[in-house]
Parts: sequence; C-alpha cells; structure tokens
Amino acid sequence: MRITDVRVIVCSPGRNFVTLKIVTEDGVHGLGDATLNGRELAVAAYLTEHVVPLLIGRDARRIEDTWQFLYKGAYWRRGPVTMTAIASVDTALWDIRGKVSNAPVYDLLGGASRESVLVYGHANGADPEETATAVARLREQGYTAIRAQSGVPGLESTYGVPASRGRYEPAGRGLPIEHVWRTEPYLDFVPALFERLRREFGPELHLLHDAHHRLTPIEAARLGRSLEPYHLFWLEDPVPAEAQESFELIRRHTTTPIAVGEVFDGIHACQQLIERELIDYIRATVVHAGGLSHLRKIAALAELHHVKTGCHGATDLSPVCMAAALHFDLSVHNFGIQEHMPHSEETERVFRHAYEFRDGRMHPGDAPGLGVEIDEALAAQYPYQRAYLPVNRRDDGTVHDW
Ligand code: CS2
Ligand code: MG
Repeated sequence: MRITDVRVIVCSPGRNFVTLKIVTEDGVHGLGDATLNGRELAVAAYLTEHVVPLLIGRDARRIEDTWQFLYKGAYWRRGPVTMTAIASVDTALWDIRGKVSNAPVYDLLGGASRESVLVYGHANGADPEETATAVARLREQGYTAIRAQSGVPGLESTYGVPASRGRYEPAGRGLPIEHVWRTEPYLDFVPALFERLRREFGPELHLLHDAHHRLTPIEAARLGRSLEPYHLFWLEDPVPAEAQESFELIRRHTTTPIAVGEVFDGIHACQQLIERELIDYIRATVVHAGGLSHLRKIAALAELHHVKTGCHGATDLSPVCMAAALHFDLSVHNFGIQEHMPHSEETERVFRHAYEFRDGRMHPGDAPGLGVEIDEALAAQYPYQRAYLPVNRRDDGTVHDW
C-alpha cells in the first residue's frame, strides 16, 4: 500500500487551517490536521519542503515506523512546528488504516471504552451577568460541563471574551493586537464569578476555568485556594508550563484540580508533571503532540499516575483534529473530558464529519477511518489570510503571557 500522492491544503473558511491529505496507490486517502495557530505557513512549508518527499513510495501501513523516521530522522527533534507536521502524517495514516480495515479508528485503538464522550462548552461574557446567561444557554443545549470566562472590571480585555458580541476567535487578521494585563483585579474577581455561578446553577454542574498561563506559581496557589469552595472541575493553565517543577508550589497550597498541556509538543513536556502527580488532567492533543500514536503514549504514562485526559479542542484545531480526538477519547481508559468549541458554519461546510453532539456528549461516528472529509474545491475558495494571536503587556509595558 504505497503512498503515491501527498497534498498540503491551506484554506481559511472563517479562520486558517492546514490539512494534510495522503493518497495511496489503491486510491485510499487519509487526512491529518496540521494547523498551528498564527504560524500556519511554517508547518505547511515544513511538510511541503521536507516531509512530503519522504512519504512518497512509503508503505502507508507502517505508522509507528513512519513516526520514528520523521522524529529521529529529522535529527532536530520536538518543537511545535515539527510535532504538528509529524502529527498530521500520523493522523492521516490512521485514517487510511481505518478505511482499509473498514473500521472506525477507535476500533483500531482498542475499541470503545465508553458509549460516548463527555464534553465541555464555552460560556463567556463581558461581565458575570452575561456569563451566567451564556451558562444557562449551554445548559439548555444539554451541556453538563461548562467553562466560564468573563470580562474583569478594570481590565480592557481578558482571555476568552470577544471584544464585541459574537463568536470568540482570538487570532485576528493583520498584526497582533496588544492587550494590557494586570493580575490583581483578575485574582480578586474570579472567585466572585464562581461564587455567583455555583449559587445560581447549584452543586452538580461541572465548572471549569482557563487562567491562560498568566499567573506566577504563588498567585496560582492563591487563586486555586480561593476557588476551593466552588469545587471546580479544573483550573487550566494557571502558569506557563516550561518550568514543570513550579507546579509543586501550587500543589502544596490547593486541592483545586489542575489541567495543563494544550501547548505541549510531546511526552517530555509533561513527564515530570505526570510522574510527580502535579496535575490532574493532561490537555495535550492530537494535532500538536505528535498525533494519535504519541498521544496514546502520553495517556499511558498519565494512567499510571491517576492523571486523566482533557484534550484541547478550540476552533483553531480543525474538524480533522476534533474527529481524531473523539476516536482517542472513546477508546482511552483514563479519559476525563473533551473540550468542545463548535466551528463556524463556513468551516463546517468545508469539513464534513460523522462526529455528533448530543445532550452534552459526543461520539466520533462509526464510519471507516476518522469519518471526516475536506471539500477541496470549496476550500480553494477561502485563501489563507495571515492572522496573529494577541500579545499581552503589563501596565508598565513589559511583555506578559497571553
Ligand atoms: C484556549 C485556546 O481553548 C482553550 O483552552 O486556551 O482557545 C487557545 O487560546 C487557542 O487554542 C490558541 O490558539
Ligand atoms: Mg486553554
């Protein structure tokens, strides 16, 4: 089953996506997401210039060997660009394997470990009133787990809240917007937000919050402790995670569950966090952490240490990644929860998929492979448009984590 053609498809239906399409001599094709928000063309070039020539003629069945060939063979290992490129190849080969086996990918990953996948939705608002209204709306749609983000009094902007009403899409076309960040108003405000939401929606609803990498370990410890009365499902990315040992201080001071990992490029980025049981959920995902083959290894390590999966699922991860993540979620034993941020109608028209949302849960579908297809002709009508994520500065002008 030789690979005879590989295409790197860049399009922008509502936002930018990079999709890898691998085709075999038998006419079977597989898709892989290769989207790295704000740096899309770097991955597209890495694939086109360096990976595609290596794939032509290879046996599409040798998934692990191809992974190792691209990882060790590159000599220069890891990093978001490399691991996103490898992830897209790995995902496409699993898609082909499923189609050739006439089986959904979750079946190849060990079969279903549950009937469906618990997901969480995004509720955001300019203030607690609007956020509470958004939570109520998601409840009506059947969500039993909801991430709440709100505008903070005294801060012009904050993560997760759109500048104007409508869809939240952080990557803006043109050059990066610069936001001003101050930690104190945020630390004072967030517990009050969750005090209100718990009072209004009761003890059952799973509530999540994303601190989006902006705190120091001691600030994160303080926030975690002040949120304990509201028993969050998780507090996400409290601090930048390069220094894994810095989570020890957080762990020492709070029992609020911690979720980390959406920016991780592989197992080495989270080995200490998992082995020292400094986190409760690992958010590494298919597209940025080396594909299904590597994500399974991260999950296996996590299982040893009571850490569950909580895969990243924002809209800058394409429906191809979402499909692959749901196959992973349905089969992996230590599954925790899956992020669900619905894509725009434009995106949904370009990427047709078998996965479905029902009553706060999702299922990848039983179509052979991943169950997702890209309409290349339609995609071609949405040319790439450079876009950047915002940059944060503290009020003295110092660059800060966004
Ligand atoms: C966020 C993301 O969904 C999340 O948890 O952290 O929206 C993140 O900001 C984007 O994926 C960045 O590209
Ligand atoms: Mg996040």
